Amino acid sequence: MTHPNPSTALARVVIDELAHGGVRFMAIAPGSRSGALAIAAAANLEVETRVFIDERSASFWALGVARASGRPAAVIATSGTAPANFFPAIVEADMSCVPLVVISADRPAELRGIGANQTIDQVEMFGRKVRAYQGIEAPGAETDGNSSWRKAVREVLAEAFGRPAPGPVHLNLAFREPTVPVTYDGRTEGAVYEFDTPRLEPEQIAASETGGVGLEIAPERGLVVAGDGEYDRPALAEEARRLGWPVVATALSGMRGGEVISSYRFLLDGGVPEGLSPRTVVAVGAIGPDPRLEDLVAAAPIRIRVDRWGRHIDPGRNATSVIPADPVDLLRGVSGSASRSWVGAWLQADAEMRAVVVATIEERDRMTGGRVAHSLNHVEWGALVVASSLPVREIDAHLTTPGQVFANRGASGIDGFVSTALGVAEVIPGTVAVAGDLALLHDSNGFLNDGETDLTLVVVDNAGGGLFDSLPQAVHAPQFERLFITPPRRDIADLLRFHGARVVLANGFRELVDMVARSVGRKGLDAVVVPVDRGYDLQARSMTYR
Ligand SMILES: Cc1ncc(C[n+]2csc(CCOP(=O)(O)OP(=O)(O)O)c2C)c(N)n1
Repeated sequence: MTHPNPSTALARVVIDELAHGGVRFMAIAPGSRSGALAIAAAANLEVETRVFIDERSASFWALGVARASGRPAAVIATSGTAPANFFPAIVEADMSCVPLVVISADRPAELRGIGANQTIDQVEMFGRKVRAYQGIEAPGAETDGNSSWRKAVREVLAEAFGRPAPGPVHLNLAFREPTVPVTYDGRTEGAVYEFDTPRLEPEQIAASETGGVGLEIAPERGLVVAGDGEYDRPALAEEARRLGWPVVATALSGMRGGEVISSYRFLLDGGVPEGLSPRTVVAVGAIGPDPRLEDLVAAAPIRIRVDRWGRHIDPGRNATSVIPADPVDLLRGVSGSASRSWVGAWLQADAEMRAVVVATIEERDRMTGGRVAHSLNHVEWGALVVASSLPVREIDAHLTTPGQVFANRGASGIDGFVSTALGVAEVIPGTVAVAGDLALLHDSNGFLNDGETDLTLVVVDNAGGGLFDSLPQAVHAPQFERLFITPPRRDIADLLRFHGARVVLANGFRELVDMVARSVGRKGLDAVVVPVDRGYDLQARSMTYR
C-alpha cells in the first residue's frame, strides 16, 4: 500500500509498530505538526485514543493507563512548548518505573535554528530522565524508511519494557507538510510515498532473569516490609508464612486485607514495642509514605533492601545490603523458620491497635481525612488512586481491605492527579480516586478530554493544603496561610459540575459510605465532596505526620 505523502507514511508506520509492540492506549493533544500521528492513531483499529486539551494531563493519563495495565501507553503532542508539558509525567514514570512512550512531533531539520514558528530544540529534550531517545528525520518521497522507522520504535519500546526496570522513552519525529493524508493540502504540494510499509518479522525482546541472591539469612525474628514494586504478592505472602515472618504491608503494596500488619503508624509511634524488635528486616520496593517504617528498618541489626527493578532505595542510608533481585527468590533462599510466637505477637499487637483506631474513628461526630479513608473499608471498589499529601497517608493509615492501590509516589507530586485517576479507571472498572482540593484543582484540565469516564472521585475539601498544618512552617512561617496553605477560595462542587460530574456533598460517615457505594461502577463521573475542617482534622491526626 502506498501513502498520500511521506509524513502520513511515517505516522502510520510508527503507530502501527507501537500497536504491534503492545501499545493499546494513546493520549493525543491537538496540533498541526503532530496531525499525521493523531490521524493515524485514530484510524488504527488496534489502538484506543483519548484526546486532551492539556499535554500535561494527556501524559498523566497515559501514565495512569500504563501503571494500571503494566503495559506501555503513549502520548502524542505537537512541537514547541507542548511536549515540554510531558516532563512531570516523565519524572514520575522514571522514578516509579512505568512504561510511558512520549511522542513529540518536530519540524524538519531545515526549519530548526532559524527562528521558524513554534520550533524549539527537541533533540533529547528530556535528558537522562528517559530510558531511551530516538529521533527520526522528516522523510522525503524518494527513500524507503519502513524498516529503519520500525526498528527505532522497537528499540525505544524494548527500553520502555526494559530490564531491570521499565520506564519512560521518547520518540521525536519530524514531519514536513502536508501532515494530513492528501498529496496537496491547499498550501503545500507533496509527493505520493510509493513504498509498501509491511511489518517486519517479530523479534523477541529477551527478558533477562535475576540471578540467585546468595545471601545467608537466619530465620529468627525476620520481618518483611512490603512496599510498591514488582513482585508476586501471593508468593511473597506464602514465603513469609513458611518462614513465620510477619508482613508489614503498606497500602501501596496492595497486600492489605490478608494476614498482614497495617497499623504501624500507631503501633510504632513510640518506637518498636517490647518483644517486637526484628533481627532481620527485608524491605521490598518503595516502603513509603510513613517514615515510621524506616525507623522499623533502622531498629534491626540486619537491614536488607530488595527491589526487582534494581532501584537503590535506602533513604536512611543504613542498609546492610541493597539487592537488585526478585524479593520472592530472596525469601526462598532462607531456610528454617522463626518461632510461631514471633509472628503471633506481631499479629496480636496489630489487631489490638487496629481495634482502638477503628473505635476512635467511628466515635467521631465530624468528618476527617482519616474517616474518609476508613469509609473505603466499607465499600467494594476495583482500584483506589490516591493523591499525594494527606490522602496517601490517610489511606496508608486506615485501609484494611484488599485491592490495588495506585499513587504517583515516585516523585510525590500533587500534579496530574485527575488524569492519572482517569487513566487507571480506563483499565480497571470500579476505580475510586481520593484527592485533596488542591490536587484536584491542579489538574482539573484533565477533565477536558473526549472520553467516557467511569470514575468515583472523593474530594477531601479542607480548603487548602492541610498537610502543611503538620509541618514546621505552621509554627515558624510568616504568612503561613497565604504562602503554604494557599486556600483556593473556590467552590469545588461548582467546578466539578462544570466538568459534567454528578456531585454530592457528604457531611457524615454513613452518608459518605452510601454515596460512594452507589457511584462505584456506575457509568460517568461521580464526585463526592467531603467538607473537612482543617483545625479539627489536625487534632484528629493525634500523632503528627512526619
Ligand atoms: C507538583 C507539586 N507541587 C507542590 C507540591 C508541594 N505540596 C505537597 S502537599 C501540598 C498541598 C496539597 O494540598 P491538597 O491536595 O489539598 O491536600 P491536603 O494537604 O489538604 O491533604 C503541596 C502544595 C507537590 N508535592 N507537588
